[in-house]
Amino acid sequence: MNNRPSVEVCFTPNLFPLHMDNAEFVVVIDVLRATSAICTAFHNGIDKVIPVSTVEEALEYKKKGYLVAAERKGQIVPGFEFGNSPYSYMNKNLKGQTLVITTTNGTKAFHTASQAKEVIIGSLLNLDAVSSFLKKQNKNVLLLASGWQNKFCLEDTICAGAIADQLLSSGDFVCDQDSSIAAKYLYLSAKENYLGYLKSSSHRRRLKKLNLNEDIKYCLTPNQTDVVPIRENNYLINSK
Ligand code: 3SL
Repeated sequence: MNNRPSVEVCFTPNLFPLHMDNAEFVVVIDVLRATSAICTAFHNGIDKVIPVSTVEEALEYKKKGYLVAAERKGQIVPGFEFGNSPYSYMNKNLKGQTLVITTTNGTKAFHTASQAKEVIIGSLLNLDAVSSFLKKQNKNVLLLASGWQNKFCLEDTICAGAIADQLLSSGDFVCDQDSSIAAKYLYLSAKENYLGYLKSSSHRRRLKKLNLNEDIKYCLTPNQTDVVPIRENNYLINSK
């Protein structure tokens, strides 16, 4: 049983080079709110998502007529129609469209993982779907928490811990790193009440000040969708 694949957790994007060696599947996680918004967009019929790192790149796409979302510090960047509130994507008129998106941390984390063999998008919204998908692959997994400007964030780590817990409980995966053990313990402490547990977390406070409480509640509600966005070239599609 020594050749079971591993599941490990990377707390912040700047630690990625230290963890990436064995990783075959990287799961990018930004619970508040980028990866939750991306999952919601696919769930509502968006066909393709192109994550870009900078507002300048997003502007170039906008000039070409793409549907473009840009968020910085929790707010829609002036000049853009969309930011990363999942509620903006609960709109059936977006069906079949391509969405270009840039966010403060989530889309940067996606690009941090650009060297990885395979990249998928995780959030609490698609928790069980991501875990089942990974169980079928039987490959080494690295759960990459987007954090906030390279600082540790509780909500991303808890989501990583939830995925790690599901894979480890299957008995088909092993973990070796203390970051993975810590993420799993944080998840186990938080799982009965994510909202309460994260009450004083920095990102929840940041979004609450912007009156984004409904977004927070939604993003912390597990299993709203079974989409599993997966990277293909420089964009994401739903793996199903
Ligand atoms: O950092 C990100 O990518 C965001 O999702 C930040 S926020 O939720 O819009 O504040």
